[in-house]
Amino acid sequence: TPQPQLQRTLTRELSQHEGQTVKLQGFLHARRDLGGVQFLVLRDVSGVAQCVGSGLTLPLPESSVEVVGAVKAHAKAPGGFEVQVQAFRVLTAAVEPPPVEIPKMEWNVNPETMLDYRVVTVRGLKERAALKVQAELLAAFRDHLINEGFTEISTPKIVSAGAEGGANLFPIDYFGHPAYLAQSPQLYKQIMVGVFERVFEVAPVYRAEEHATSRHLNEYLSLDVEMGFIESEEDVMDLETRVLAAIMTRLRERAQPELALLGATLPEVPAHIPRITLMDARQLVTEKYGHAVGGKDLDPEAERLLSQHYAETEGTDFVFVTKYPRAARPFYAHPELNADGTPDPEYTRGFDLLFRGIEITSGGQRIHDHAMLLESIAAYKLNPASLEGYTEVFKYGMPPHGGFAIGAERLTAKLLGISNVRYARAFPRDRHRLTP
Ligand code: AMO
Repeated sequence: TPQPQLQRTLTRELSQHEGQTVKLQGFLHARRDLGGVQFLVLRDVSGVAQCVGSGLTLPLPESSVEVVGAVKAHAKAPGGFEVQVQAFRVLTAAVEPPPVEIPKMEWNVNPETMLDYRVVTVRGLKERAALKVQAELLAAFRDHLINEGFTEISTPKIVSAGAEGGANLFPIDYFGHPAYLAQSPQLYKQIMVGVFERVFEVAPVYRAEEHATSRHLNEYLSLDVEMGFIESEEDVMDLETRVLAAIMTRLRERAQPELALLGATLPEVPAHIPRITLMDARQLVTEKYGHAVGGKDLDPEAERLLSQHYAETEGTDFVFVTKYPRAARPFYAHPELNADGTPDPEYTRGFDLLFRGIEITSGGQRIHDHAMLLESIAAYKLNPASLEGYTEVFKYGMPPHGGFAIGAERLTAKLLGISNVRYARAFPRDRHRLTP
């Protein structure tokens, strides 16, 4: 019999209701029928509860159900309490058994299959815990920035030119005109510094990465920040340090059950994250670990080794790699300045942040001088006409500014010990996956 007068209790709250009759609503996570007695595990947004009844006809797993029953202490039940069912109601019966057994899938279902059936596998306790932690992380990011006077912005994801260099753009047909999916809100967030001085955006961006790796998605959530009236990129690195500390504080306060379920250990964010220049970093990795670094940046192995070095010598999971050469940075990166204030032709004020062996952020100071920007666009052999909508604003007093972007899935994955960024997104888009 339905009992509408009874307010819904969450499974997490059972301990406050010992001896009382409660109403639970959720999904039939697991069920066992021992003839006369039925055990069911009800999963709601807050966790799971074991319920026991008799004479019940249990529907298929994942049906949504309602249980009314008495709360009894029970040492072996999850959370230490069990509900003795007095009334059981199926709200929506599953019409088929789920393609995988949700409670058991982590240890017996192949990860690709789990992604194929993501619409239901994402209900799994660990899967949703990762997304819940990410949601708390986003809330902390927003809260902290708002407290520091930042304004949230929203910029176009359909754009006429790339911001980060040409190679990995997704072209689209915009009513017969060529257009692209935005690789980054970079150019727009800079323009908006002219409006609000301090801005941030939380939005997906698109990268036509050809290779399937554990750190690349074709659509990822970019946590973008841009701040005006700075002295140098040092101000930006300090800001990011405070943002990260605020994220860890909120996760400690609000995501304990999820962190425990995933066996995750949060890092300490030092008041001052160590810095090393890119050139020194390359040399260190070569001399200390015998790893010859290819390319102009750090390769993934060099990132891993550099993180290992800082973990061993300074006991920290974070390191800023600074003063990137121009050749490894986009046209908008501000050049390093010589002692006499003239621009250094070779190095920039761009940095990356490594966390537990992987780059989670790029950032830096940007060019704010109109003439310098036009020179840089020419030096990078870009078409100035395609960037006019951006360069125009630099005619009108853009202050010295800089910012950074955190890849939300990389940060989430590294915080939680998840091996592939795909599991830090509800519905990942990778080289071979457009559904679900
Ligand atoms: P960048 O291109 O380095 O910089 O990207 C910033 C951060 O985004 C994450 N990231 C990715 N995550 C998942 N899949 C991908 N394919 C992927 N590509 C990048 C990484 C990376 O550190 N406009 C600059 C930021 C700035 O200077 O403000 C930019 O987009 O964590």
